[in-house]
This record gives sequence, C-alpha cells and structure tokens, in this order.
Amino acid sequence: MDAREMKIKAAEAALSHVEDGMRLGIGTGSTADEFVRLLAEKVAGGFRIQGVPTSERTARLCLELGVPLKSLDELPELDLTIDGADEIDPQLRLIKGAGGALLREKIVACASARMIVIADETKVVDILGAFKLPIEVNAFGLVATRHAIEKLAARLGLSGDIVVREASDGPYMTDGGHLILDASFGRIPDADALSRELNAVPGVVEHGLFINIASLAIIAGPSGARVLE
Ligand code: ABF
Repeated sequence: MDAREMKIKAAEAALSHVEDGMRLGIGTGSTADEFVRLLAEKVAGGFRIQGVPTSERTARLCLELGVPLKSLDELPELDLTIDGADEIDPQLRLIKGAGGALLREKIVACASARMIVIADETKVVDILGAFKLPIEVNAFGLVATRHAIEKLAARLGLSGDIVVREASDGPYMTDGGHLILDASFGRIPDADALSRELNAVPGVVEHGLFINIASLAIIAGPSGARVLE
C-alpha cells in the first residue's frame, strides 16, 4: 500500500463515523482531502451533512465537489470534526499546522463534540517534537514575540531554530492574515507545559499543539487501519 492508499484507508474508516444529518468540521491537508473526496461521493448519493471547512483551501475543494458548507458562525456547535495531523503521541496529543491552517483547525475542533484524527503510521511518535512546531503569531511585534518564545523554551529546557515560515513570494500568511514561526525543538518532553506557556504570550495567536482535543485517531498502515484512543 502506498502513502496515498493509506490516507484513503484512514479516511474511509473515518467516514463510517459520519452519520446522516451531522454538522461536520472538515480538516485540511492531503489526508483530509481524501476524506472530502469520499464524503462528496456519499453526498452525491443523497447523504445529508453540513460541513464547516477549516481553511479556504478545504472550502474550495468542498465547493468544487459539491459538499454543502456553512460558516462556523452559522453552525457554532458541531457534532464531529475529521482532520489530519503531523504528529500523534500515545496520549492523542498532536502537532498540527504544517498546512498553515492550525488556528481555524483548533477553533473548529474545539467547537465539535468529537474530533477524529486521520493519519498514516508515519505520524505516530512516542514524544512530540521531531516535526517543527508551528506557532501562529501576529505580525506586530514579531521580534519581541520570537524572543518571548525563545525565553520560555529555554526555561523548559528546549532549544532549536525558530524561523518565520516563507512562501515563494515572501513570508507565509495564514487565512487569518498572521505569520507562522516554525520551531525546531526536536523533542518536547512536556508538551502540556509548552502549550500553557505559549498561550500566555500576547503575540502568539495560536500554536500547533492540540492537547485534550482529539477523541480518537484512525491510523492506517500497510496492513489496514487501527484505532488509537
Ligand atoms: C492539517 O494538515 C494540518 O494541521 C497538518 O499539518 C496537516 C496534515 O497534512 P497531511 O494529511 O497532508 O499530512 O491537518
């Protein structure tokens, strides 16, 4: 099974948790895209859902494939969100945000009664942090915010480069008009403490540590899909 087939397996397994009439948060990324494609087939067959997209990119794909969308303001309480992740640890703590949609992803997931993560085996880790941690920041005071993050990281025994994410035409801008700092800590032994400390920095809009948010994860490997909960 190649990487795409594994993503499709995880997405198929997640689709079995979606019930007719659900208000559904719809994630971002290549795994979430596979879920959208499968969901669109169900919708074409008469299945009724109302989707809230976690990014402009996902909104475009949903509209293209005929998945009905609402805004989160129209549907502020959701039944379920299905989304991908960059890393998943045994406590279902996640690093998310490689796709730059972490803020909307976290808002939508937290407005949902349940969040199911879909991923392939390569995303499962014992300790978070090998993947760069995305931190969405306000452009105002960027240097001061980065210093504050460096200082709190040092207090927690973390070190590594913290760099502004770049796009082909300059600094990467999120859907919310913010910048992203990617922090290469390597290992984050106390993700809960780091999350709390980052939340206390005024220039930090949101960060990619998702703690106590995911309800279960569907992990696809060469021999099929398994569930982590
Ligand atoms: C989004 O897409 C992100 O939070 C995560 O960074 C990424 C996972 O993408 P993929 O499924 O393409 O690996 O859910």
